[in-house]
Amino acid sequence: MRLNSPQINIITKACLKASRSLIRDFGEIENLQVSTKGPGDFVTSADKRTEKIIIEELQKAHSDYGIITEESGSINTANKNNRWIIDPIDGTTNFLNGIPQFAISIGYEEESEIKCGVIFDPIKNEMFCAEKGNGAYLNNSRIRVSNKKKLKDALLVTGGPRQSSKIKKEIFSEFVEVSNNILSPVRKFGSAALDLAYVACGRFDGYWQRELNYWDVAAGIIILKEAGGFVNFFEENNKDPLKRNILASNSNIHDEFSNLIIKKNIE
Ligand code: 2AM
Ligand code: CA
Repeated sequence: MRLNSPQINIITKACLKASRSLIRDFGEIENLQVSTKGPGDFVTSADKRTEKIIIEELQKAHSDYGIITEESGSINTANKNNRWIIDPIDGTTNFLNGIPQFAISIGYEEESEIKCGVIFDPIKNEMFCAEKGNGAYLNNSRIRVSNKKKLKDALLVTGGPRQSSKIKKEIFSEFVEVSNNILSPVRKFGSAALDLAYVACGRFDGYWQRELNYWDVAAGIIILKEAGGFVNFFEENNKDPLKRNILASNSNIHDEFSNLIIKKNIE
């Protein structure tokens, strides 16, 4: 790999260490699925266990950095200049059901800008990473977004809505509208981080989703951008520093895709 910032090395090491226990836990899920107790509580603890290992590793390197995580909230909130953004298991529902489509996602932010990020799928052994100005990689190979020219021909992926969403109906009708404008059915894979990574390496041509959390997409943003993709945080609420809505695609279809989604102000 030709990425060499100290932060990317720290993140990569933390991902590899945490993934060993995550793979073991994933193996346990199969046993738990057939037990009467079910895997519910176990998954919560797998999330926490993974996050603990990641935080320990990152703090070994920089105890003063801020941390935003899904499980533990915020750490060292005074440091807003250097922050790790962590999602220990993105695709929790897949994980819970023994479906091998989940990832560890860690981004590093400096002065409110994502500088580097890693999304690691431990089951497929795929590590997506990128560093500002130095490109994006899948394991040792440089990746680029697809070259698809027309939205109609694009393979798109989305996620949500969550059960508690107040705009569930609107999100479903948006899904119908997008589907009516493209030839291949829209995919739903259940991991926002991997959806973004897959756009970055050209497997998908575009991705959109509403009502996300920053840790779902922090690493994906830099990986996508460094792979030549475009990101749009549509209808971003400026008072909220955490990005909620995201649209990402190759550069060719970006305008057409943005026009289709953003013209619908559903919030
Ligand atoms: P998670 O697996 O870490 O919860 C599924 O559509 C994608 O959206 C996953 O990446 C999931 O992250 C993310 N997501 C974020 N908030 C969610 C929520 N409240 N309910 C379901 N998925 C959510
Ligand atoms: Ca997530």
